[in-house]
Amino acid sequence: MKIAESELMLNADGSVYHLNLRPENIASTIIFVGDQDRVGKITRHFDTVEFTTQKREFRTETGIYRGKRLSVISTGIGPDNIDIVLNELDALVNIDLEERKVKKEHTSLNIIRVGTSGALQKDIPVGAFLASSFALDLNGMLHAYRTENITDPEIEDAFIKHTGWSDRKARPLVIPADEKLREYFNDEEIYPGFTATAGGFYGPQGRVLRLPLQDAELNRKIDSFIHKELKITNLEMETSAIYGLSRLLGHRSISLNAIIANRANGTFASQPKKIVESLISYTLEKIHKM
Ligand code: R1P
Repeated sequence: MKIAESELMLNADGSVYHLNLRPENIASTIIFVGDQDRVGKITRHFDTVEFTTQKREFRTETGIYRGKRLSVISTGIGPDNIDIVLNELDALVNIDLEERKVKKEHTSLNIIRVGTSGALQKDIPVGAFLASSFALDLNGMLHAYRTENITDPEIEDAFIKHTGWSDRKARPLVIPADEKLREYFNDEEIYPGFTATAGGFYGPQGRVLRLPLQDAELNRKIDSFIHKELKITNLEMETSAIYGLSRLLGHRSISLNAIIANRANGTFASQPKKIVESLISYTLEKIHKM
């Protein structure tokens, strides 16, 4: 079936609408970052950069890092942007853009997020690296899709009960990381994590400036949730959307987090950029050996 122009929007040069990319512009291993200025901080370690483009917050650079072709893409902030980035990247590899038809052969991408995040548990210090073994979706974007085969209702029900989750909000979903990538990033330098993904920065992460919260106790209840020794470790804004859409579309993904704040003891890194720099070096070294 042909996909209509209104559903898969392309630019005049045939590139996908928001990312400004054509199929030949991306590698099969892609690093996601939130901040567009972080893209260059990664590609400055590359031997060569063959391609650069940017539209809005979506900056892409593709090049060679120690003999391996990689792309780095900034997703901006939040799960709504992840919906755009994952669908358009998937279209680049799994849809024939001229014919506007799904290809018979499926191509799988490796996606590695290098993000920043706040820890929720006192024992995960500022400066730590954390790989999300599981994601807890608190934002609801994924409910637009058929998620019943990729989630974990047992943990979700326990979380809903523990927090008294309002039924006026989207049902929280639990989605695991890709098993192979999770295993690969399982080493002593990195904390295993259960990452909650909020749909906003202030109220949705329990921050109060002028507006009262729907549930002022929610962060405390998130912190104290334990299910079969699984605790929620950190809070950010992209991981569950990446895990959910990667699973649904047949891509592999892992989210690596530089812990720049600790919400449990109220601390913030004095040099957050340095922590991100070292996570970048760690990640590139691991990808090189993959
Ligand atoms: C909020 O300041 C942003 O920082 C975190 C959050 O997930 C959100 O995107 O990640 P990045 O530094 O990767 O953007």
